[in-house]
Amino acid sequence: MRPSESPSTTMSTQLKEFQEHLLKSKKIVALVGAGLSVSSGLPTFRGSQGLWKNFNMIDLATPDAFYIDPGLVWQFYSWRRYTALKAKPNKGHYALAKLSQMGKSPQSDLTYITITQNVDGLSSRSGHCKENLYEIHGSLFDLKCTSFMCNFVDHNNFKQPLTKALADTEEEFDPSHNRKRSLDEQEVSISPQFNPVKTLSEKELPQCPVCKDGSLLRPGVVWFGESLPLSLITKVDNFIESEGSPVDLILVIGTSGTVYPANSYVDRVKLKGGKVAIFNTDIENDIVVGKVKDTWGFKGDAAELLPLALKPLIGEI
Ligand code: BJW
Repeated sequence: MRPSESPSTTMSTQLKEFQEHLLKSKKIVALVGAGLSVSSGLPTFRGSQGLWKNFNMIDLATPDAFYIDPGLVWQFYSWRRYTALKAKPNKGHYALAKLSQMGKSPQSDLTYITITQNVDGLSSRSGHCKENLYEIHGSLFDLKCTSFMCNFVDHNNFKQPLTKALADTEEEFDPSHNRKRSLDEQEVSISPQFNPVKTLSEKELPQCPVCKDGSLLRPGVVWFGESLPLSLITKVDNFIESEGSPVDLILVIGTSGTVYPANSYVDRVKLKGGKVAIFNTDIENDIVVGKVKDTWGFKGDAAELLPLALKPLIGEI
């Protein structure tokens, strides 16, 4: 920030510069993380929000956790499916959906992709074009067989609950099931964090309908140490590295940038001369005040900031 500038002047100077570059850009990428869905009511992974029943969400998103206690991990994902289905896309999702439609339109010379690390399905439900939406960490609504011998995958399974035993986990989080009467007949809300995790046997969990031995199904998401879907990663690589001209702009939205390979895309775009715009509630001050070359930082809720920043290109949301 220049000595005479107030924070709001800095924001409007940054916004003006960003929007000039946005309107000139022919090739844009958005890299999305959990922060985009916060104003839809979904928690992030890291920091104080990233707890489920006193478990660290990151610890549950591993093949080891599933191997040790599939019942625990299924209860966690059952809750995630339930809360994602109840949530609605926000204005940030709609802004990117509009950008995706422009990126597909024959009248526009813009090419565009969204790379989302989110598995909540909210981008897809906001009307985002399927062709330029890459869900690199999978989807809560895909189920796949755990057997090496079986390649059964069930896409877009929205059944709730998936099994009878998983029903209680969902109901705990539904306020209408989550109330009891106190002595003076006033309703008191009980925090679901106090309800213990149940011990579930494998028979009570989703089973593969194809395998004769009834192998377990697992959520169709990418856990730590697992490979990302190669076909998607190749498409992203091609878009960034080869198809025509280099990327002009990467929008980095609501992600801590701690997870590979998603976090590598920002540097790859920068190395080829592209500029970066960050939308996050937590950004280094040097970036916010414009001291970092070719990088803009817009600090606050992405659901509010994205429609504002993209307005000259996409119009009103
Ligand atoms: C807001 C906001 C608001 C809040 N508005 N903003 C050493 C040992 C072992 C492994 C590795 C290692 N070093 C590197 C690795 C690789 C590993 C990795 O990166 N580990 C690091 C943690 C060190 N990566 C992998 O294992 C990946 N696989 C892999 O690399 O295979 C090799 C391969 C690569 C390429 C091709 C083929 C093969 C797999 C990673 C899978 C990550 N999976 C998860 C779970 C998915 C399923 C599920 O959802 O349950 O993905 S972990 C979790 O982190 C989830 C997220 O998508 C991901 C990123 O988190 P995100 O979205 O950034 O959320 P947060 O919470 O971190 O940040 C939220 C942000 O929002 C914050 O900045 C807030 O400030 C902000 N915010 N409110 C705007 N209103």
